[in-house]
Amino acid sequence: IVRPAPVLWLTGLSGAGKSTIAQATCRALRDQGRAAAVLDGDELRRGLTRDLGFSEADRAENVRRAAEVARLMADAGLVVIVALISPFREDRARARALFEEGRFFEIHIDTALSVAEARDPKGLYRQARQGLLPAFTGISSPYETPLEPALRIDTAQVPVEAAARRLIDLLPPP
Ligand code: GGZ
Repeated sequence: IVRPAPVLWLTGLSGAGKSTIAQATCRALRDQGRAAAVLDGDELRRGLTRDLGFSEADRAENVRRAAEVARLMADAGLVVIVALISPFREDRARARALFEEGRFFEIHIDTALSVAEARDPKGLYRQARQGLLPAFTGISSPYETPLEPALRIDTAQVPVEAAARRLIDLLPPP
């Protein structure tokens, strides 16, 4: 029998650590024998959402598609871990609205901009500061902090494996 599974929705700045925590959480769930999958914004943008840019309208559409796919996958029984900047409250609320109460967990990967910018793994912040990347989240496009996330994790304080455990502790028993 297939039981609808929950969704862990990770929101936060570029470089905050969303993808790393998503992957660690997915691995830890699989180690427990649970079916899980990651939907990562950066990867989705190479396929499903390759037609979208970073305007507010395109980000809204990006979040909408990811949420719809997450629902299909979660309904098929996979715990879905979404890693998307998803900077706007309204878009995140629409994603949440696709799920029943208690099946959607918003997690703020709450790493300071200064920390994310210092990491700058892809050099995007540097380009954004030079004005080469328009509408870059945290620099020239807003990030709206979640008001009531299920969990807030600052990756400058919490190691990845501990963060993954905290996420898994949110989930109802399988
Ligand atoms: C934010 C951008 C931008 C702009 C390119 N603003 O950290 P990354 O590099 O590897 O992942 C980020 C990714 C953001 O895609 P999302 O789908 O998560 O964004 S959203 O939810 O807002 O739609 C970043 C890179 O794309 N990137 N340009 N202008 N991030």
